This record gives sequence, C-alpha cells and structure tokens, in this order.
Amino acid sequence: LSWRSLGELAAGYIEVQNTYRAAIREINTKLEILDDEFRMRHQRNPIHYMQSRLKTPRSIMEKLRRKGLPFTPESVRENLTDVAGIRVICHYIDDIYMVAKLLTAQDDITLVRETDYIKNPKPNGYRSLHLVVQVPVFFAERTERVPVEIQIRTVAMDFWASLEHELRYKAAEDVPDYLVKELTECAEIINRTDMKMQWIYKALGEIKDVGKKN
Ligand code: 0O2
Repeated sequence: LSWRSLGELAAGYIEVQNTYRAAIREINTKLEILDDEFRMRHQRNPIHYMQSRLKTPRSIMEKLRRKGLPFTPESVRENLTDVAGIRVICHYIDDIYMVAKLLTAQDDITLVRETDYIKNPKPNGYRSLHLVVQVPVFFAERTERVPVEIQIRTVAMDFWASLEHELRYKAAEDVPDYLVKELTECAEIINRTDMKMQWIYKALGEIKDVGKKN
C-alpha cells in the first residue's frame, strides 16, 4: 500500500464516517420527536434513554476480513449494515413495538430487515428487537440512503445484555457450559419480571380509568 493510496483510503473513510454519523443524527431526532409527542399525550416517556455508536475502523476491518471482503469505502457501503448503530432502551415491552412501528411508518424510512429476538430469543436468552432501516441523508450535491442498525430493548433486557457482554468479554476462554446455562436462566427470570412489570403498569392504568369514570 503506497502513502498515496493510504491517504485516499483515510479520506474515503472520513467521508464514510461523516455519512453514517449524519444518519445517526437523523434517526435520533426522529426518535426524540416521537418520545416528546408521546409524553405530551400520555404523561410519560416510552424511551428511557438512547445510545449510539459508529463501528470503529478496526471492527469494520475485522468484520470485512471475516467475510472475505475488501476493506474499501465502497465495500463498507455495499456489505455492512451495522456501521451506524443506535440502541433504544424502553420502559415496557409494548413500548418497543410501538416505537418500532411509528418509526418505520415514516415516509422517508425504509425497513430493510427486522429480527425479533423477543418473540424468538437467542438460545442463550438474548432478547431485543433489531431493525435495519435506511434513512436519506441530504448533502450539498447528493442524497444518500444510509443504513442504520437499531436495537430496541427494555431496561431489563439491557441489564442482562450488558452484563452478559461484559462477562463474555472478561472470560479469557469460552464461558463454560454450566455458566452459560446459569446466564440463560437469569435471562428467563428477567423476562418474567419484565412481563410482570408491564402487567402492573396496565393494571394501574385500568384502575385509574375506572377512578376517572366514577
Ligand atoms: P457491537 O459492538 O454491539 O455492534 P453480525 O454478527 O452483525 O454479522 P447479525 O445476525 O446481523 O450478524 O447480528 P445479530 O446477532 O442479529 O446482532 C448483532 C448485535 O446484537 C451484536 O453486535 C450485539 O450488540 C447484539 N447481540 C446479539 N447477540 C447477542 C448476545 O448474545 N449477547 C449480547 N450481549 N449482545 C448480543 P456485535 O457485533 O457483538 O457488536
């Protein structure tokens, strides 16, 4: 690789980064507007908080290498859909589907892929709703439709996923089977709590409605 081509690669990657960063901003704004509107109507926010991240060049390079693909800006655009990532942490399971429905119903959003790890959890107990959407980003001389991966989950699902990720990361080797089983059991307990919290929330709403009518 010559210095000249290295320079071109760096410039290309900066452009890629700017594009994906802009796409994250677009989606963040859409989600904030939905959250504010819901609060105005129902006196509570469905979204607890949001996090976003751009995949690092190293992580992009490793993923492309794993797939046997070249590390060029064109290849990133053509082959990866998770360069821009947003994690949306909701209060209740119903909030997840409501946020997903309202976002994907917007005219300028295209739903590319939906993977529902809540209805179909991963064997280890991982739960989240994953969406890949495309959002248009308007530049001075062109418009680009940019993919963004959105992971939507409850506070409880996030609690499990964060710790499981950390434990896996910490373990020098593969986590032994009996501990994987324990972690999966934790995910099931957390899921039962998640469903109970949602039931309590609904039950309280119904009591309030009856109170208003009387
Ligand atoms: P990061 O840094 O979080 O982005 P892929 O591996 O992306 O090619 P796929 O099928 O698109 O394949 O991925 P998947 O499994 O649907 O979702 C990938 C992301 O979901 C992961 O990103 C995690 O953020 C999250 N995830 C998926 N499974 C688990 C799990 O078992 N535990 C936890 N804690 N998180 C999970 P990355 O790639 O790990 O990195």
